Amino acid sequence: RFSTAAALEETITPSVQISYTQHLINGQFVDAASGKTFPAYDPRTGEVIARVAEGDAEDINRAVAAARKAFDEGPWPKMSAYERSLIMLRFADLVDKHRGELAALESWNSGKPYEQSAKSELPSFARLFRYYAGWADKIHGLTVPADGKHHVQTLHEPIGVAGQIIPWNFPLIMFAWKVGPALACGNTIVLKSAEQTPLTALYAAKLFPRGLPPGVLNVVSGDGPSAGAALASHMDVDKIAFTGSTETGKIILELAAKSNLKQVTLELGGKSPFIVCEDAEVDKAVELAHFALFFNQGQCCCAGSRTYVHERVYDEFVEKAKARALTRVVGDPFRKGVEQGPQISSEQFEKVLGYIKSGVESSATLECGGQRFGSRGYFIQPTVFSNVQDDMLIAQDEIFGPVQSILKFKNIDEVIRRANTSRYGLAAGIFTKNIDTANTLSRALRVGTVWINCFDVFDAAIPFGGYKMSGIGREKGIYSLNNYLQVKAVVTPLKNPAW
Ligand code: TXE
Repeated sequence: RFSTAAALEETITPSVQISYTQHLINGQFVDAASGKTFPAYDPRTGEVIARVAEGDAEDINRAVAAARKAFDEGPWPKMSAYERSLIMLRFADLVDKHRGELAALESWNSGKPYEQSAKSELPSFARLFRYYAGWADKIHGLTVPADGKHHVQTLHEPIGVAGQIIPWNFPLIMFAWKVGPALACGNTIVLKSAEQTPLTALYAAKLFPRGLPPGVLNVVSGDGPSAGAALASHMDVDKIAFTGSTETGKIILELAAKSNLKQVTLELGGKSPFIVCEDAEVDKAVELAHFALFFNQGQCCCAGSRTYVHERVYDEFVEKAKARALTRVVGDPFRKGVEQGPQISSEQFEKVLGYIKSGVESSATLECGGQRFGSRGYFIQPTVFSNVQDDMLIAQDEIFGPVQSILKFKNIDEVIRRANTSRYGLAAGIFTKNIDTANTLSRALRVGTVWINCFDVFDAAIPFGGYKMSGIGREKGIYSLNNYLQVKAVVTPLKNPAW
């Protein structure tokens, strides 16, 4: 049914060395202040592939001091914007040059298919930096026609030191969403990578060309409650950007409020509906719904994890969704043609299996999957549940794994109401040929992104973010710049207002 589990016994060795495992602070690789290290794993086997400097509050203090100095003393924020943009463009060229190593490291440490890393994520990573490089010299204020005898202008200035905390599901893409706009606007950065995936952030940061002054981009590895919390509560950090779980997002907001009221943007969890309407071509709908959920081992904040299917096409859809899941190729992410690698960690593996158990216990129909795949590492069989009801845990919580939940609906008003009952509001997919249905749904759904007859289209220019408990603010596109800018109003009396 699945590709053979036996193939997992012989892991393919990635063609990359792990060269950088220390923190990058003030342009230098340094050990943790405590001297401690923590393990980075290969999720195919659960084996340790490197030991990485384990940051805590002291490392964050050192990194923030470096970023503060680089901001306050310059030249980065005062440098010509064109020069900043050239440095970012040169970085993107170097990323292209090192695409193979970066992709191999990304897949090795996260378990995502190498082809996905090399052919999709690395090109997007470089593209995102080129996109933001393009913005660097196009950021400017306004001349404001205020009442009275005054000349009024606004200056758009960088905020200062940006703290950035990223997750493990897209380590490099998240790095680009955060670092790209912050650099373009002239900020300095302390980035804390996820403890599960510390390797590519260090490699990427090291690739920056010499023109990037020391201290502008600092990378600290370590745990959330120690290093992450120290960053979110630091008095010298002016802004914090976070992607991760809703629970941790709340902690970040609280830490920011209790320390210096630093500005906060949050990109959090989701439970996105994927709505298959009655006019859908079922084969195409099945394929897109499958992609919407299973992409990246189901570890996407916007995963189409509530597949609502109109009753007229429901039975055919369920049968074909099951057939598609059974042909999904699970295996070593370095093997050609593999669609699904392991989950990121033993914690996530257990969490996903726990939700599968809850689905079975709540009497949803397990169509296929439901077990681990192979005997080692964190692989899970592509799993499909039908007969899922809105009040089941698997229809409410973010599972973050290869588990599709199919729900039946009768009419558009009903599906709007049900889709909107979620506490999340990140994204939605709509599958229909009817323009009126598409328009009605896209306006009625309380979500930050609506994909009509497509899913996971992540162009650098398209804003992304959540309604409700899916977050605060937008990343990517022109909208992300506001996250890294202060607006200063400058008011000057006019001596001779007649002119
Ligand atoms: O997330 P955390 P976890 C969801 C997904 C997943 C669940 C738990 O449902 O199953 O979250 O994953 C840092 N102060 N998403 O535990 O804890 C942490 O070190 C400061 C959705 O991995 O949110 C890491 O860098 N920082 C998601 C980052 O937060 C803290 C992506 C994310 O970890 C911290 C990942 C603290 N107290 C998981 N605690 C998405 N939106 O894409 C942790 N961190």
